[in-house]
Amino acid sequence: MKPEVLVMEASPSADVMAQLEQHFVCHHLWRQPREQQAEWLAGVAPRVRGVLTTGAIGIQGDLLARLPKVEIVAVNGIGTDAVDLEATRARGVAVTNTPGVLTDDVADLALTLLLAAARRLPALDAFVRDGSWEAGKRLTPARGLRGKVCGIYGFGRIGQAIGQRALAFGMELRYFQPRAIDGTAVPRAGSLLALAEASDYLVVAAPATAATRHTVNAEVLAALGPQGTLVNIARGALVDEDALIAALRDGMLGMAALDVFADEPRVPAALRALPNVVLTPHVGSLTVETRHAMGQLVVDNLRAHFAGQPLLTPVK
Ligand code: 8YV
Repeated sequence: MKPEVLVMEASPSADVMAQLEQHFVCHHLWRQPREQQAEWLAGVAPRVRGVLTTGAIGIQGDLLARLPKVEIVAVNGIGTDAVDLEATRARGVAVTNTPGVLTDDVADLALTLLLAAARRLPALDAFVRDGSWEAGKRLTPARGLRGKVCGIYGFGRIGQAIGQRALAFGMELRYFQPRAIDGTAVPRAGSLLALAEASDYLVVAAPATAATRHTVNAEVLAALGPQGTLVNIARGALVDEDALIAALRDGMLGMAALDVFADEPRVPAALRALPNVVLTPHVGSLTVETRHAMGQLVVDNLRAHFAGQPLLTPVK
């Protein structure tokens, strides 16, 4: 008998979806119309032994409590902040994620956002489309990147990959995270505030935890300053979004380029209305190659678990 798995969201990789069907009896929540999901779930929940979820969806304690036979939660993403880890630990439910395979694409998106903000890409695109160029309107020059300081908040795998890319653009690097990284030539700031003070661009690449929640606050944003830019590819929870909107509106902060938000997919109208923001819908890992590699790791973890073998990428 194949193990029964609750699939919260589809992978864009047809190959991954085929492997899931091959090895498991899949119950696809994402195929159910939203208003019918609760009733549908009640029917399958007693048999579910594995859950496949995403970094953004995770799994909360109330759903876990409705799955009496669940043994493993496989997250198709690196962030586990949306998983109720206390509940999984208490019940001895294994959790896996997908570190490593998404590093490059997420770092690429961070630089895409940084460059788009630096060169004001959305405004330039609009300038061509709306006929301003043809009408002879004038543009003010942007500021170049060379010699500017890129401060990286969270200097793990993704943060370091962002640093490599920023170096290639001639930027200077600094980082902050509580634990110093051994063997790096990049200077560590004494605090997040000190990092913001020293930075022209502050890139958020730290995990969302109780300790990092809203650490990018009004004071940090003011320290980044009117010429400064905030880039966030990590989680919206790290930033005080109300303070960010106020700082951008009042000119205390120059720009923000954001892939993640406090309450996705809802983005406050006040943020969407600002001219000095670049916004993308949480797509750091959304490439054909990376989503396939992430999905493959999910399948491999689920198969290892049900075969009684060690997990490839367990979350401790
Ligand atoms: C996606 C992510 O949200 O890896 C993460 O933590 O946030 C992203 O890759 C998602 O998990 C894709 O399924």
